[in-house]
Amino acid sequence: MILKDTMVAIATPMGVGGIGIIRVSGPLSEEIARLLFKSRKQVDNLMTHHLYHGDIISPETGAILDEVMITLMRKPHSYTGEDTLEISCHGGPLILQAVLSEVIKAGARPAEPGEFTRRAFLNNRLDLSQAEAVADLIMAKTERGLEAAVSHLKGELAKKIEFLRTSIIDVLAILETSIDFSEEDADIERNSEIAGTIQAVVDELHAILMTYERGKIYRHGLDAVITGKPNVGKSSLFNRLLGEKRAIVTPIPGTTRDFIEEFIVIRGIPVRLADTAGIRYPENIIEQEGIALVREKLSLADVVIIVLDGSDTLTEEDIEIIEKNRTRKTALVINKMDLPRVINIEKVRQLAPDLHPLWISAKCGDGIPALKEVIYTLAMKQEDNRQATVMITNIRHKTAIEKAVVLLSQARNSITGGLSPELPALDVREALDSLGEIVGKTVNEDILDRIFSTFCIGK
Ligand SMILES: Nc1nc2c(ncn2[C@@H]2O[C@H](COP(=O)(O)OP(=O)(O)OP(=O)(O)O)[C@@H](O)[C@H]2O)c(=O)[nH]1
Ligand SMILES: [Mg+2]
Repeated sequence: MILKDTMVAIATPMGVGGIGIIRVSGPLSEEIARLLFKSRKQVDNLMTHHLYHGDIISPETGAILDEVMITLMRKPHSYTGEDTLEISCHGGPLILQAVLSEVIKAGARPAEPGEFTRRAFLNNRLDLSQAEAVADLIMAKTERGLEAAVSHLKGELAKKIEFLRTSIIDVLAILETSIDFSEEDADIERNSEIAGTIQAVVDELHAILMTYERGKIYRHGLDAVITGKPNVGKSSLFNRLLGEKRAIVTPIPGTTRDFIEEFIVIRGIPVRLADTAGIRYPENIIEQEGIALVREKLSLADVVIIVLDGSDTLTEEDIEIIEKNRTRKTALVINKMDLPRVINIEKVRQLAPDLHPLWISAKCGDGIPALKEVIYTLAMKQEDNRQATVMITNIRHKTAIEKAVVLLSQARNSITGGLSPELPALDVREALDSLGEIVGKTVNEDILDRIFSTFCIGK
């Protein structure tokens, strides 16, 4: 499918840079190059995938707008699969705007966000999971996030999904041919064989789903919230983990009024760490508001770090904080280990038998590396031992796989329950479509709009 019009965009970020690139795609690409580009040497025919040095000229005035390098890439060997022109200008916003408007005057229209990649998809240069990987690649914040995106871009997710779809298509073929036969012909052995095939696909899909949590963490990072009653050393711990004095620390309980957030990286995972107001019965409206904010932060946290003061007695406030977070992924920290021990550690153990309290000193730095390890382990918990070959990080992929798992499980139950093949055939067909959405085999315009609108212009 070759789309008719020609589009253009500035493909490099706005602002001043060494070079700035203007990207043109569509049937007018070559004509635009002929009209605006003047080489120093005589060039009769622009060769594809060759770099030419020259000037961009305004055809009306003959004025030189910039000295540039251009490359023409003839279809289908270009990113979009269409004729494409790239103009490398000097990277100043005014220069780029001037060249851009000449290209528009010459017949191109401004591209929408992600439109180059959208055309690459429509022209079968990329499947949808690869197109999405392009956006992920650009946005990746960690090395592991980048690795996952590169693997998708190389088509590994698509390959895996296609492989599973082929198994399902085989099942569907058997089911559909058996619809034509009467009940008596139902073959028990054949039924258990296709139920087995479906189960194997469901297992693989499950394993891929399990990678989502981990994938999400690599892509978006995780939220960790430090909580505890006032004065236990939450802000001191926050500063310690951050490696700088970011939060105010004083001996006065109630120093932190709302919350402060900063990013830290633990073993390649971006962690959004929040220091919060100490939780106690609020003394005034400011504190009341602060504590309400803490509760909200806590409800959204992936990991909760509860801080107790080892140099003080355990209080009702400590007990309540531990109990309220019983179901969460929690790191229990006992601070101020440099001071004489007062806390009743037995009582702490009784309260939280499944948490191993970690002794630290925010003041001196003891126990901080161990705490980072605990945060990492908590983040990675809940993982399954089953190994998946690809990792998913995208909610759209997750939803499509989940839907397929439900439908396939339903189909398997119908088959083993001896129901007539029409029913499971319908479910299997729908599951096939759902998986097809991942690679873009069965996808509607709305989904495409949603995906590509998150791209930047020029990509
Ligand atoms: N000796 C010792 N003192 C500490 C340690 N950590 C914090 N402190 C002291 O405890 C006091 C309170 O520390 P903060 O970090 O402000 O405590 P907080 O939990 O943020 O307090 P609020 O913001 O009021 O809830 C300060 O005087 C710190 O210097 C520690 O490991 N050892
Ligand atoms: Mg504080």
